[in-house]
Amino acid sequence: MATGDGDGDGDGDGDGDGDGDYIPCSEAAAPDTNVPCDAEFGCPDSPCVLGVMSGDSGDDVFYVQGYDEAWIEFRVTEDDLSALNGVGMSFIAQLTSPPGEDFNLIGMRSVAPNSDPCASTITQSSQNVVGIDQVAMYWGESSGANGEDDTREVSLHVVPTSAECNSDRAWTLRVARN
Ligand SMILES: [Ca+2]
Ligand SMILES: [Ca+2]
Ligand SMILES: [Ca+2]
Repeated sequence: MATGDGDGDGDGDGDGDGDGDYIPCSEAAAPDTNVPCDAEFGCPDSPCVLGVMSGDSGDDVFYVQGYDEAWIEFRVTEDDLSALNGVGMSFIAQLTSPPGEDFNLIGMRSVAPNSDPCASTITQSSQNVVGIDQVAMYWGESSGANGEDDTREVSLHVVPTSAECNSDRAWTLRVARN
C-alpha cells in the first residue's frame, strides 16, 4: 500500500517517495526557545493525526518529531482478508528522547474499529529514564482467520517529565509494524 496522497502511506511526509521525513508534532516556536512542557493527562481535542498504516502486511512507517507534549493518533488496518489463513496485527512505537531529557510513551488501542482509543483500557506505557521508550502491541489472528475486522485506532501520548521543553531539542518517534 503506497498511495502517496498523504493518507499515511508511511514515509512521513505523504509524498510517497519512501524517504524518512518527519511529521512535525509541536506547535511552532522560535528556535532555541523554552516552551511549557507540563504533561496533562486526558485526550485533547486536536491530536496529531498521522493517517493509516497496515497492521498485517506491507512496511508502512511513520516518523514524527516534536519538542513538547504530544498526542498522536493513527489507524491500523487489517488488510490480509484471507478467510482461511490468519495473520496477526501489530505495531511498534519507539520514542527517542533528546540528550539530557526524558520523555515517556503511553499507547492506547481501541476495542473495535472506529471506536475511541482514549476510552479504551487497552494501554501500555514505557518510562525508561535513558534510551528508547517503546510500546509494542499485538492482537487479532493467530494461525487461522477469525472472521472479524481487526482494524483498530491507536492513540500515543508523548509525556514530558520536565516543566520546560526547548524547541531545539526534539524527541523522535518511529511507528511501524512489528
Ligand atoms: Ca486477516
Ligand atoms: Ca523515557
Ligand atoms: Ca480478522
